[in-house]
Amino acid sequence: MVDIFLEKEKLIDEKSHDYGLLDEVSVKLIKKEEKEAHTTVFQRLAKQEPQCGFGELGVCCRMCYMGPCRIDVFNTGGPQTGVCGATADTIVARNLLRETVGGASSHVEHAQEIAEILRDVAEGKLDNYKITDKEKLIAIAKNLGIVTENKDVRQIALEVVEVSLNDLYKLDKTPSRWIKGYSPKSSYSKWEKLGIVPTNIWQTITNAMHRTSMGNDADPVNIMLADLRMGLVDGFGLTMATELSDVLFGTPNLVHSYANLATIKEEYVNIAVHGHNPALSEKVLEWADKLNDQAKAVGAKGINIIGVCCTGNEVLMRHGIPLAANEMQAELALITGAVDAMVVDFQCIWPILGQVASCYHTKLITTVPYVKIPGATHIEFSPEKADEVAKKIVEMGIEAYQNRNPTRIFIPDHPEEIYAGFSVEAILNILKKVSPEDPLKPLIDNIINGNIYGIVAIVGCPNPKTRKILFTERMVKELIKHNILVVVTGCIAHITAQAGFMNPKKIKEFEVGEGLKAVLKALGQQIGLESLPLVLHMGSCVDNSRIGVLLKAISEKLNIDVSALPVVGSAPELITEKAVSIGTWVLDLGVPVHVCPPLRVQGGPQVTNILTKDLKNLTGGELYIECNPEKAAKGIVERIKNKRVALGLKA
Ligand code: NFS
Ligand code: SF4
Repeated sequence: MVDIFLEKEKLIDEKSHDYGLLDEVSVKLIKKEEKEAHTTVFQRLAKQEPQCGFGELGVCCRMCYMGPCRIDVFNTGGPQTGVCGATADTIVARNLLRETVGGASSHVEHAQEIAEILRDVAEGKLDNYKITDKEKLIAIAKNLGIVTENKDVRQIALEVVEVSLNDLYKLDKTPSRWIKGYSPKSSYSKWEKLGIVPTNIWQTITNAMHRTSMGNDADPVNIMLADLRMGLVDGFGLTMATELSDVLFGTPNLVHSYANLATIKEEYVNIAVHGHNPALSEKVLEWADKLNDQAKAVGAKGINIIGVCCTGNEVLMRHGIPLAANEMQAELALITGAVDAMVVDFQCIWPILGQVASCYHTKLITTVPYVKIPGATHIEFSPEKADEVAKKIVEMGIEAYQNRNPTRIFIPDHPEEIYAGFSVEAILNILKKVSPEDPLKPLIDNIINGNIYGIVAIVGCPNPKTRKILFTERMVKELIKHNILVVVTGCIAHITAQAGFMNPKKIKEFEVGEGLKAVLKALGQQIGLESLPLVLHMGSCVDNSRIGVLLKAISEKLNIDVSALPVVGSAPELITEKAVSIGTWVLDLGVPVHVCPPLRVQGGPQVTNILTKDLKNLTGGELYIECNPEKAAKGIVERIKNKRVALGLKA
């Protein structure tokens, strides 16, 4: 067992003062929050410390009322089983599967809501949304095995929706068509052998909850197979959400924009969009445009929409809306005193926002019937009422603007310039300029010759535990020295954007491997930039599916296993169950996954072994826990090196 307490010590070791290595502006805002709202994330975290060791190791169980039970994993004479006889490994495996369910159901429900909008549009019941990207729709249909010839767009959309909703509820026991259509062939055949391909998605989720309740599955290996299956359910949700959103709202292409809290503008009505579902934020954008004059009439220069967390990524990728704040910075956005309304949908919205907003003039607006927050105004969103709701929200922002307290305003200077929008389609369009017939060739050639040593996808959240030591920034700095091409999504995209990694003009400020530098420069110049950014922003967390699509394309073109590719995934600052389920899907694909904080499995030696060792022979994946950024980068590079050596490439 990796000593978790040692890992934790490392995190604490490295904080140079209370706010660790955080930049001056963030610290200034945090102090302002402490003074004006009497709370900060770091205070709240400190009050929780020391956090429960049983919880961190995954060995507490509260699945029934004979418990809660916990296991003494250090053998100091404490219990070795729960009241029912469940062992540490059983408890750890059950807890992990339930975490994965939490993440997967978030993504699946997100996907379902988008699919239902597409259905209503195609059926002609909804006229306030439209099919924006027909080409993408046809590509999806083909991936799902739907014949598109001689069919009109509406018909194709209806058939795509039918397959999508049928995957969710299907009564026959055939495998999910989305999973089959979007997965690399070599990975898929491994899943078939393991018997983990889901059929009915919702039933797979129900079964996971059932089997982990008291007195059911006690076999850690069997539960871990269910966990791997749940990873595929997550991949299904991610892929369907991204692909159908592209159909409705457009597939992202290169955009120029700005990042950090300096994108809030004092003279404008500032409306923050926060959450995950573009169905709402797209409409808010539309109405901000329509009501701009109304804002001017009350003395503002106009309306400024800013993006928070993954909604921020969605509207940046498709419209170039500034990327103001990651999940952890959402409350700091309110502390500027200049956010007039913050509208949220679902996921990653901290309850503290209600309390903090109440200290200012800011209107916090919840919109989803199953996501309400004390202190917020609730305006229920539904696709049919989308225009009415978005209009009302923007009007509330304009009204609140007039109630600002000028003495409370502090907006940082210097927004960071960024380039983003790197969907797979956008990447291929750039590569096509070099190699029109075979766009993947330049990418693959440069991986083979070592200019690109490997690809690392860094995904997930901003955890206050790891923010203090700037985990992501430090790890990225190491990776780019080694010619690693870094792609990002989610809140890690916010972090890397704010750190200057998405600004081509700043490349000279970093130590970058010569090969990588040359490739980025050559490709950037194809699209009129001095270089591509050091880190490619591929979208929100559901857009991790874009990385999956790219891996499928590369592995099938080369006819080699995904697990053989010099590719690693990392969630260096994970917070949510969604990050756990995404990681599980990446392990399914056969890619090593680095995480910090440690996944809560280390109290179960058998489960830990499965994830860190046995999995290599099953899917090719491998869990890698490391909580020192430089060491993590080293471990990642080592794994890539091993893959290169195995492929006979220059190491
Ligand atoms: Ni992903 Fe995106 Fe951010 Fe983490 Fe939350 S917003 S869905 S879970 S915190 S990256
Ligand atoms: Fe304890 Fe077993 Fe109940 Fe869990 S299911 S709380 S281990 S008795």
